[in-house]
Amino acid sequence: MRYQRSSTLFKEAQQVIPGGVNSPVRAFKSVGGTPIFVEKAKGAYLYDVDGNSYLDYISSWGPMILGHAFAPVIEAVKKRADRGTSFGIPTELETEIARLALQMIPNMDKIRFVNSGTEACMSAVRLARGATQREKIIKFKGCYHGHSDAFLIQAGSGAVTFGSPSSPGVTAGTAKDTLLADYNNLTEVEQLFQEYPEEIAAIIVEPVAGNMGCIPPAEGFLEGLRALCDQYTSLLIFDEVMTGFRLAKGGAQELLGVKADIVTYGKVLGGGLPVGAFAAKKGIMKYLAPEGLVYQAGTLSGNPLAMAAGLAMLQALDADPQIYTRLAEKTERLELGLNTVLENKGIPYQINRLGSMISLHFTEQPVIDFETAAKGDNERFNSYFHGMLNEGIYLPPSAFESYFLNDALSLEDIDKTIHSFQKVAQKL
Ligand code: KE4
Repeated sequence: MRYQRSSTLFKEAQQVIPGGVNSPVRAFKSVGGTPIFVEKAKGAYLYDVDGNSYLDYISSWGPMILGHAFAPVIEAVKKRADRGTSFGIPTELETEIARLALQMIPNMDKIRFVNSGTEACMSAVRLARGATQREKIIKFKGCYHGHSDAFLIQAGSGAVTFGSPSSPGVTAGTAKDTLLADYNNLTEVEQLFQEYPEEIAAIIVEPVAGNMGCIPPAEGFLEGLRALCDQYTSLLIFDEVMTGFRLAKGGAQELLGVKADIVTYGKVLGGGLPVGAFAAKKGIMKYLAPEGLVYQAGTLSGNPLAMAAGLAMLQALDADPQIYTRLAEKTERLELGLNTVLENKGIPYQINRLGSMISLHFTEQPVIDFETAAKGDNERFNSYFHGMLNEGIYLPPSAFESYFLNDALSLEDIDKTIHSFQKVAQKL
């Protein structure tokens, strides 16, 4: 693989954009080396500016579930663009996609569109606080809900149950209202409720964690969170920015059979254009402006181009529910192949998978939370990442990310990936 043009472009980008990227994970900081710059993408393939091609296993971090440049989405955007790109005035299109989304996801009455997953999660927490008149939230170490201050909180010192800022610029005042627990640890959540029985507005959780690698919920974990929220009249927020419309038509709520009070969406919902959303029952949404007093707004919320892309994406998924079976089968084939290569290599590893979310961890222990995910051998992961990149396989440039398969990947593509991995694994 040649990367000359990409490295030139990266140098130029760094002159005018912080770190040369518009989102940190793209800069390859944790895996080393310089990022590729994409020229174009089609189906399962990315093409970089040096003429290299790659099988894509991040699918733009989730949105491209049907593959890149999916024709119905492209057509819908092209057609809509001629009618104007933004009005700041309602369009029928917004009602159309809202109706379809609410048909596909269970248990929700209304949905508000925003422009990113961060905005969706930030707004969901404000809505929960407004609806319950409570201030604290519980989140889980290693779960990511976007870069809103309330979420950039790391575990405080052992004794302290609330967190401390994990980023400069986040205030101690903000941090005191975010309580932390370990993912899959119901006991810690129960202790937090016992400590703050009437102060917790909501729990926000990734029903399948995708920001520590992929970590499925332990048996009874989500059901336990549901029960605790009912017991203490707090709200359960499922952050389905990754899992929504990916794990099933109805996302994790459908697949795992646990009902949340507020659910956030992003990624797939926008078909690759900037869309986030949050949904809830009428009894909660009535608190949201302009009906209620909880303020939330956005110039480009419900943007016609983004809505056109999202509607075309949802229509395709709604018309072909077999996609979820196909995606799960392809991901299982990948899992089996990775296992076959590694099982006799004497290299400690774990593979976590649920549906079309999967991750490979070079560690002895099962990866069930942030602490066990952090024990992975990063050196080994980095040579795995770069080895596969050189083979034309684009994986997430961090051990703390889930892979996102797309339906454009063929069984031959999966087998080609395993064949490449056989070569790379010789040098791990
Ligand atoms: P955005 O603001 O990036 O659209 O969504 C934030 C978000 C919220 N909730 C979950 C569960 C998420 O995974 C994300 C964003 N995911 C990352 C990938 N780990 C986006 C990639 C990036 O930050 O560039």
